[in-house]
Amino acid sequence: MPLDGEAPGVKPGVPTMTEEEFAASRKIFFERCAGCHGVLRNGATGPALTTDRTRELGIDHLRDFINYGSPAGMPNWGTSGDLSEAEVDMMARYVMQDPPQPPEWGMSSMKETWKVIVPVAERPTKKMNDIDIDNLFSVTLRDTGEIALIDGKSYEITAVIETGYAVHISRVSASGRYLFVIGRDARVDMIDLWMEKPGKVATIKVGLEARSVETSKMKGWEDKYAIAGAYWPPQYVIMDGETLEPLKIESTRGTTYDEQEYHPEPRVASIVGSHYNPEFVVNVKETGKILLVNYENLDALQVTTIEAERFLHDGGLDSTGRYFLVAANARDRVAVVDTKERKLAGLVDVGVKPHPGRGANFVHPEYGPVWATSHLGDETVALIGTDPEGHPDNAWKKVESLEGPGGGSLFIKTHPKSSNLWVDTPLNSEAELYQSVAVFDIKNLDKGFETLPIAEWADLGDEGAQRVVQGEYNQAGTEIWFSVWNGKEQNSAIVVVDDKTRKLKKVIKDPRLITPTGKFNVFNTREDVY
Ligand code: DHE
Repeated sequence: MPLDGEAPGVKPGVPTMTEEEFAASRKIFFERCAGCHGVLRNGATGPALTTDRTRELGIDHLRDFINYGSPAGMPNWGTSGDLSEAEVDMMARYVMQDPPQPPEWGMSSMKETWKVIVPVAERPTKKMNDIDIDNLFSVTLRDTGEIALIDGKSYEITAVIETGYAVHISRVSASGRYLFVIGRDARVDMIDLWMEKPGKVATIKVGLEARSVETSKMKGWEDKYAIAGAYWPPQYVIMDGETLEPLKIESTRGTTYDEQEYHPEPRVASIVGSHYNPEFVVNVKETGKILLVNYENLDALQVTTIEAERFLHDGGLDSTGRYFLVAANARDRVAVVDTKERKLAGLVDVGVKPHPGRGANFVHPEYGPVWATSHLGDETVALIGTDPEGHPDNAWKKVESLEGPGGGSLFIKTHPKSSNLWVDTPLNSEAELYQSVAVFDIKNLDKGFETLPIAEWADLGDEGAQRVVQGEYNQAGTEIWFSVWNGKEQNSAIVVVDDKTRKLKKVIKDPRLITPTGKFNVFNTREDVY
């Protein structure tokens, strides 16, 4: 059980819970709810669930909401079968209790969990396998806490590696040798792709809850440092890039950029390594601050704090790698940082709850280079001009809004060699939408999109939700892979689509492919190709 805290006392008007129910609810809240509502329930992607609100909403309202969900993105935990009727009732009562405060996680806790599994001296000095590393995919197997390494050509699973709980994303070191994986339990695993059989060489737990990991990408600093950002405690840690030894922990607690009021839980969302300065771009969700953390001298850490917008979440670089565009999702905006000049380049109003993943870069026939995001809260796809030199009038403006298939979109993708723009809708409430993807022709955006029935192509029968999530290209940009994400006890698959013909190329099925979600092609992830 990752969180600590005390069981509640009895309060007038607040339903009671047994110790066992409280402990079970705390675990469910951590696993299912804290990501959107926050450990202290102050809200971010989801609304605040502080007791002043929940006690006013009342038990019946809360029960219904948890059961049926909402079109704004709250999953239907009850009717989907994820939670039983008794669990829904228990969770409704739980959010009416005061939230337990989890413990801190400083250097001593990190050092206790830090382990170098294979010392640097015992690692190979050259690649010892015949794997085409650049075209390898690291696939999140969410509910087994594993990743699968899948060869991009043969579609064979090269290895399945045990990682952190509810594993979230993979990132690749600048050299391409090391793969870093982070779980929701804040465990970071470092995998050496040069070993005869790629495996873990170091591991550490950087907190109790986390989502992001990255490595130093600046010329001259390749593979030198890794960084992980935590949701709880709200902090980031810079680690040695070869051993994961924790070197510098910095708390992100502080004041919001606008009202300048103290926030106890400003979580670290996306992190990207700058190519223009020896810096990490660290996005702090609740305070709306973007930190440029300079790693040249860890004993005299220089941090440039850029005031951007609250509820920063996910984002990616523009095609030149100079500008970082990040969704401030509950503010319906995208903030743009110039990583070269270290300043805010723009704030762009987009649709409702932008959720780009790393977004999609392409050259618009009329507006020049653009970066695109789809949205959780509406059906639109926003295109933002990213070329202040060649197209200054369009830079950091929403130049076009495309009509997409529906809300509930999480990821959008293209590739420099492709003229397709792919939009998923895994959190839409209509099966027709969450089981398919939409694809636009970049050269004919006015034509609208074509819908491809990805889940039907996977041919898994009618069991489970079969949500189609996150497209990822192979290195050559000739095919795109989608996960058909089912329950833990059901069959899932990866569907490979030929980019040119938009026809089914391959369905990857394997009993080990349990709950596949994110996929990270080593070359595209390392080089920020999207
Ligand atoms: Fe993610 C990226 C947080 C739920 C799949 N997710 C991110 C990032 C953050 C984040 C901060 C950016 C990391 C970076 O770039 O450094 N995700 C959260 C949450 O807080 C949230 C909403 C709720 C939670 O409890 O975790 C959440 N995410 C999910 C899922 O349910 C998804 C769909 C399935 C899964 O595997 O958990 C999911 N998130 C992903 C993926 C990426 C991601 C695949 C990376 C996309 C990329 O292209 O880089």
